[in-house]
Amino acid sequence: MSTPRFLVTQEIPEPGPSILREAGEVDVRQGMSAQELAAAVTSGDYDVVLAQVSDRFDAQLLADARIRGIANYGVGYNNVDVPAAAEHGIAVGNTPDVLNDATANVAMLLLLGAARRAHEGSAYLREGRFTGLQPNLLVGQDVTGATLGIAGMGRIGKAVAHRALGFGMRVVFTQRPPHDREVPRDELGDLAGRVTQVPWDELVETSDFLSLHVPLTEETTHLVDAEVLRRMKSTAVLVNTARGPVVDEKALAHALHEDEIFAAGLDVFENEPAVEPELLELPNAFLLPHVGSAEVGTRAGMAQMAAENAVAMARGEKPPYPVEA
Ligand code: 8YV
Repeated sequence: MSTPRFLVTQEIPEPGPSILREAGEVDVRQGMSAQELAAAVTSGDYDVVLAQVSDRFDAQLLADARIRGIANYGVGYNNVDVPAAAEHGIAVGNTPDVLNDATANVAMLLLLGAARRAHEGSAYLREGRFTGLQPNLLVGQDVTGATLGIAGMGRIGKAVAHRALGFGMRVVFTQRPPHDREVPRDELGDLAGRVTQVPWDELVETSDFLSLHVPLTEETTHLVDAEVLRRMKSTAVLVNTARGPVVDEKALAHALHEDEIFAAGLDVFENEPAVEPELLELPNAFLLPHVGSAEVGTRAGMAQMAAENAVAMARGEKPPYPVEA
């Protein structure tokens, strides 16, 4: 077997690079355009791409690609047309579970920050506007005793539920669309009896906080649109650590501007890295630059899993963390 050649589209932490270098030749090409990525993938110069979830592999590119596999550095894989990859014999892998806690931590950070106006308070202080205690200064929404609605009770949704229960919240949830699959108690593990499955309409209308944990699919695109935002409580907070297009960002900016909801905490955006300009101006939008998994240990774990996937694919073996078509 010839020496495997790996294309890495963004630098990743150790032990990723060491695992790849041990197995073959590594080419890190930071900041490639979509055209440059397509040229590299179709060149025949690489066996496997260790990709970011922002690198697009559509059916057209996969038809022309001369690679054995795509090892995504992330759990989401909406950037890859997985059935098309399978059709062309290209394996796909991801990094599940290792980032559940880190992502749930950021969901709670956004939830608390947006509810308690943390970013507004920080700016206020830094601008030298703090002149002393005021009973009406930056009063936010109650968290303890409030209802958190979780859309998508998967691995990350469950990690968020545990945290929210710790904050004394009531937790209700729906599954990803079509929403009506009843989740059996044994799938809920130790959350059984502590969280309640409700219809989507009820989740939207009764939640004080709505946190999104669904994968991006055709069915979840604009799951939260203008109509949903209108039906939410005017005191509600929306949290998105899933994928930007799950929310209609223009409609959200409008809803925040018109105080149709209280606030939003967002880690992901519809057209990343672009952000709807109006959102950037709104004090009730608490925004982070897609850092859900950005904890040292989590990122190292993701690097290890992605690199192990890449090495197995280059050898023509099934990756240890496969995405099934
Ligand atoms: C990114 C993510 O992969 O795992 C996912 O699906 O969206 C993130 O964890 C991460 O930001 C890599 O740069």
